[in-house]
Amino acid sequence: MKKISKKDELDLYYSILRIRRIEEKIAKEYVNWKIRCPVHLSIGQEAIGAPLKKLFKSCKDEVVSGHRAHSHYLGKGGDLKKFICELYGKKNGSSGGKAGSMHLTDKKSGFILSSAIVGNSIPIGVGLAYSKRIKKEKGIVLIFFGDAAVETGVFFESLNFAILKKLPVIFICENNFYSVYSNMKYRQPQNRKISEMVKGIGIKTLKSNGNDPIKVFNTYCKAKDYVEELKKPIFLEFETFRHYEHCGFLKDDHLNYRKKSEINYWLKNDCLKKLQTKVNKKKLIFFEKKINKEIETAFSFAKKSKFPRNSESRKKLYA
Ligand SMILES: Cc1ncc(C[n+]2csc(CCOP(=O)(O)OP(=O)(O)O)c2C)c(N)n1
Ligand SMILES: [Mg+2]
Repeated sequence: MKKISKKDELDLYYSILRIRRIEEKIAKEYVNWKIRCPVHLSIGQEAIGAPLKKLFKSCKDEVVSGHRAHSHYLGKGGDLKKFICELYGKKNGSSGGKAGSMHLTDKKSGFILSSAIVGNSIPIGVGLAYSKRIKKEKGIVLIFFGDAAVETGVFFESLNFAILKKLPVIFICENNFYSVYSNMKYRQPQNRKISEMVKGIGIKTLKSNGNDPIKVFNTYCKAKDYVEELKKPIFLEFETFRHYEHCGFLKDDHLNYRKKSEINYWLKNDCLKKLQTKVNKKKLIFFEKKINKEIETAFSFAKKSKFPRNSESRKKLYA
């Protein structure tokens, strides 16, 4: 199994910081109402998307995700300018400016798609893996979804199929304990543990603290080895927490649907803070400057870019 090196730790920190700063900039710019698509920020949950490019380098390792997809897209190496253009609805966007934050794609990097319908991208990811198996192609498919997707019927059908056909899939549940304002306790039986329940249907599961970047990194390494060696799918559950409202650029802690103690616990155990001690001050300043420059370039490119023509509006639409 790959062991995390000093260089990996720095790269991981850089990747988390980059995703965080990009999303903070999105939140900051949103108030100008030029970005008109809904945004589901992954701030707080970045440790789960951040190592993707490092550990699943090949574009043959493919990612699909749901509505909260920014950190997976960026972590897998999705193009930043195309991403920001997509948010602004510009023609240089990853989906020509017609899809927005919840429907991202960048095949070159291996980020295949994200979808707004909860649970909906799970069977698509399984289909991609099935196609790999039939065509004898290399690569693993990583399927990201939230804790509420585990409540959909298609989740069980997809897992069943992947287990039965021994498909090269890593299922990744980002358990942030909430579906919009609803805590798990209002949605799933008391005392149910997602990974325990999923294990019961016949798949190996690993559970880890999604806010601990090194634990997340090591869990992915174990999962990759497992899928490659045993030619079987695996299910990962990462516990984590979002800092912002479910959808949008604001914080909504005043609504009190999450306990203060809970919020404070997760803020104290933030993924960026966890790794900060491993990076010296000089490096930190260098990273911040480099990231800031990249972000400013991408945003000014997007703002200057053109909207798609009206004649394009009905092309390349799928329903
Ligand atoms: C099939 C379906 N039902 C409901 C919705 C509305 N909806 C959008 S996001 C969301 C919450 C999803 O929660 P979770 O899967 O835990 O992801 P999180 O937002 O916490 O990252 C809901 C209910 C939807 N998009 N699709
Ligand atoms: Mg959730």
